[in-house]
Amino acid sequence: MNFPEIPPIKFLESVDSTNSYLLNRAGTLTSYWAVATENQTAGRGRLGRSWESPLGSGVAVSIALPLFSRAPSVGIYSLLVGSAILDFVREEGLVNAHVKWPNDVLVGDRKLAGILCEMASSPFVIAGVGVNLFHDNLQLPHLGATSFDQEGKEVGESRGFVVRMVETVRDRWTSAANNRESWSDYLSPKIGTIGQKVKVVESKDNAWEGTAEGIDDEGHLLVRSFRDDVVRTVVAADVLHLRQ
Ligand code: BT5
Repeated sequence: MNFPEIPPIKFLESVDSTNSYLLNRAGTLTSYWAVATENQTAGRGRLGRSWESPLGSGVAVSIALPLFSRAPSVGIYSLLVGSAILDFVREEGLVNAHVKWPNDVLVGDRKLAGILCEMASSPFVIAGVGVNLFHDNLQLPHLGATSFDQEGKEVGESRGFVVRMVETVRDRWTSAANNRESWSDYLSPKIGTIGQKVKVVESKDNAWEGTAEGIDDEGHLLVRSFRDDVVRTVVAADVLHLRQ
């Protein structure tokens, strides 16, 4: 099938990681160049973790997004991609989806999509997005996973889904490039973690609880600790939403 999008989206039968594919071609990228597959064999998550998207379970997509002239931190870029994907999955019918800081799109407390933003050696952020479309326990052995199918939403054939997703990200990216508000004001309404009671897991031996009050202009999460009522800046940690 031929998609007249400019630039075209390259659909691969199979690839180790769509992010690696674009990072390895950093010198030849143009804005909004995108690559997608239904069969990613070595998908990467944050902090050396993996993202599983075997054939039949969903799509893996990476997009080369141009850096802004008023360049924010990679944390802000990552939240911008998360909020664009949130808009997209809501448009596709999952109106209850929300963003869990820093990079998950959840429905309830189950993960529908994961995002990994990496800086290329050329002036692009490589935005990698994995979205679960169909899912049974053999394909995605994660208790915490969900998919469009599991949430009762039809998305049609996956290439069309990818085209709509890339178009939404491109649209939101050009709007964000012209933002003159603080990044915190711009993004906070999109982040479901804000206002939640959370557990912050900094390491195996260091976890604490508090209320997420906002983000700063670097995209770090601001959490008021239950223990001493002090607001701490969370730079890199896993954050779990506690049941209210
Ligand atoms: C992420 O990392 O969620 C970022 C995932 C980014 C994947 C995309 S796919 C296209 C592009 N190419 C790549 O190579 N990567 C990007 P993190 O927050 O670290 O979460 C990883 C954790 O999510 C794993 O340790 C599992 O517990 C869980 N997980 C893995 N696969 C999952 C899936 N399909 N659905 C739900 N949870 C999953």
